Amino acid sequence: MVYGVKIVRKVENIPNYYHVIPVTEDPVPFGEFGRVTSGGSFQVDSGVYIPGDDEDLIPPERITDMESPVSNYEEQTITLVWTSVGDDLDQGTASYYEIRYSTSFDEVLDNFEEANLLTNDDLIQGNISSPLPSGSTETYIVLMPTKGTGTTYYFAVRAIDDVGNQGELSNIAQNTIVPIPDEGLAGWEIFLIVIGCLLGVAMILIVVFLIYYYIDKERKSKPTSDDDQQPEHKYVTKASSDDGQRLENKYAVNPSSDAE
Ligand SMILES: [Ca+2]
Ligand SMILES: [Ca+2]
Repeated sequence: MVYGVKIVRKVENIPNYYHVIPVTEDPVPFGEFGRVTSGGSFQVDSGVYIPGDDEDLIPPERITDMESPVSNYEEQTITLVWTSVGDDLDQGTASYYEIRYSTSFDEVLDNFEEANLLTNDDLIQGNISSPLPSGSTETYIVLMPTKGTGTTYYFAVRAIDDVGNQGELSNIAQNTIVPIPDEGLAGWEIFLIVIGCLLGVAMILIVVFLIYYYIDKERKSKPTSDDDQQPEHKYVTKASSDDGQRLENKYAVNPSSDAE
């Protein structure tokens, strides 16, 4: 006879895999009814346990849009972009990411745990311990160990919540670090250079004009050499102290003959 069901999950290999199994005896006798206790979780046996009501059983959602839009040969980096998921599917904020890569597509797909694990030390940008709230755009820049010679790298990620529930493995993104062929200057680059040159010439012209303007202004405000010779005569005062008395005598003199 079946009395009810209980929810259990295996805790060994597949932590997020739940069973609802029929039971033939009352799990926890409670009055006249069979009730499953809600006072927390406890171990039923070595492999299964009944989760409590407030236990977080929901893993982050699977990331499905991981891409690698760009790589940089000079800086030896590959950029990864994806939309963040939550603590519970697409709700909240996950706790951290597990990102791994390999030069083998199959290794990432079939043997993810064996692929190279990224740590924050490998990241120019991004923090695997601090995912953004669900729905945000994550942009990670990964410093690769080698530029390779046209080596293709494959990446996958999964989000993990605060109690260790793991989201499913994402799609696989790939990129190759290859030297960028020198294609000369693009049209917009030439345009910017021309604009820059024109601005430079304009600045020089403005500076030259201002210098000329102030020199001209200065010149006009000064008396000319002709002006110096205009006063044919000027009065100067000479003081003499003959006989201990100060005498002031005014002479009309020609300044040209007044050099002392
Ligand atoms: Ca969760
Ligand atoms: Ca949680």
